[in-house]
This record gives sequence, structure tokens and C-alpha cells, in this order.
Amino acid sequence: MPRKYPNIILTGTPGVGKTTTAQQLVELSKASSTPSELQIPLKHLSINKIAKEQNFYDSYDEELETNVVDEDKLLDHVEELILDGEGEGGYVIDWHVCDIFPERWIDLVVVLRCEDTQVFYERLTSDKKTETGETRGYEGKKLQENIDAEIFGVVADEAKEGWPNEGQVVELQSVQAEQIEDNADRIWAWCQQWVQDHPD
Ligand code: DAT
Repeated sequence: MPRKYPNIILTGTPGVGKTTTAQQLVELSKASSTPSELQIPLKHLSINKIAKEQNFYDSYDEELETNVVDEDKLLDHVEELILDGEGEGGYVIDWHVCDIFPERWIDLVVVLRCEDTQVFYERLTSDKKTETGETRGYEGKKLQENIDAEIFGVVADEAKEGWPNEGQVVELQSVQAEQIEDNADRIWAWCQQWVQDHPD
């Protein structure tokens, strides 16, 4: 059965603003809509949160100080969630890995970028807590790897390789605070258009 609402991957190096943007997008979908706006119930799927809650960890990478996720378990779980509600769609999948999800599940891949290295450095070393309650405070190899990944656009390359259909991958800058709202507005407008283009 075709989906009623689009499924979106919101990806990018940790710290680019995926969680903040996803939350803003869900807020937009809940706000009382104008008569011309379609109701699209968007659901935020934070993969970090799911992996932690469900303990989908395979091992711990000492060097990168990070848990390694069991991707098979994760995919089975996400598939169950996505197919729930007869697969009506409307999921915003938020993770720094984008190329493990089957193409048929996904309508749009948004890669957030923070191409200002100083700003990005400050975010990664900040002692603010992440959504899963950890202090980011990256240092050493973990910090360097993530800074390099963002400079070289590693996630954007993976997205473009994973989704050869160019129109399905969009890169958006997330450096300044106003861009959080701008990006959410753009994705929301895209969702509206998608639903109009895919009548039941
Ligand atoms: P991610 O989910 O990609 O790891 P996040 O949403 O947790 O990133 O954001 C990391 C931190 O950076 C958080 O304190 C919010 C802040 N932030 C994200 N995008 C921003 C932007 N465009 N302008 C200013 N701050 C931003």
C-alpha cells in the first residue's frame, strides 16, 4: 500500500542540528494549520534514543568512545515501527548514518551541514547535554574524526551514493540559529507538496 505521508531521513555528522531540527519540524506539524495547509502527522524517530532504550549496542569502540549499534536489530525494529499504522509514513528518521535504510522506505534525505568549523568545534566540545542525556564534550580522536567528517562532507557523500536519484538528497546549512527554523520550514513545505503530489 502506498504511504499517505512521506518518510524523511534527517542526517549529518553528530552536532549539525538533526535533533533540534526534527523537533522543530514535529512542532510545525502539530501547530494549528491554516485552511490551505494539509495535516501531516510527523513522528520523530531518534535512532540514538531508540538504540539506547532498546540496548541495540553491539560493542563499545574505545578509541572513538562510542557505542557500536547492531544494525540488523535496529533495522528490524525501525521496520516494525514504520510498518505500524499500515505504513502510513510521516517518519523523520534522525541519525548520523543514512545508507543502511532501504531506499523503498524513504522519500527524502536531508543532510544538515555546519560548514563553519569554529562553530562546529564549539558545539562538539560544549558541555550541553544531548537528547539521550549525555554531555557531548567531545575530545581527542572522537572530536577530530567528527570535525574531519564534517569538513570533508562524509555523510553528504554517503547520502549521494546511497540515493543516486539526485532529487532525493538535499543539503542544508545549519550554522546559525535562524537556519533551524528556515530548514524546518523548507522541509515542511516539501512535505506539503509531497502529499499534494501523492493523492490517495
Ligand atoms: P545532532 O542531533 O545533529 O547531534 P543537535 O540538534 O543535538 O545535533 O544540536 C547540537 C547542538 O547545537 C545543540 O546544542 C543545538 C545546537 N544547534 C544545532 N543547530 C544549530 C544551529 N543551526 N544554530 C545554532 N545552534 C544549533
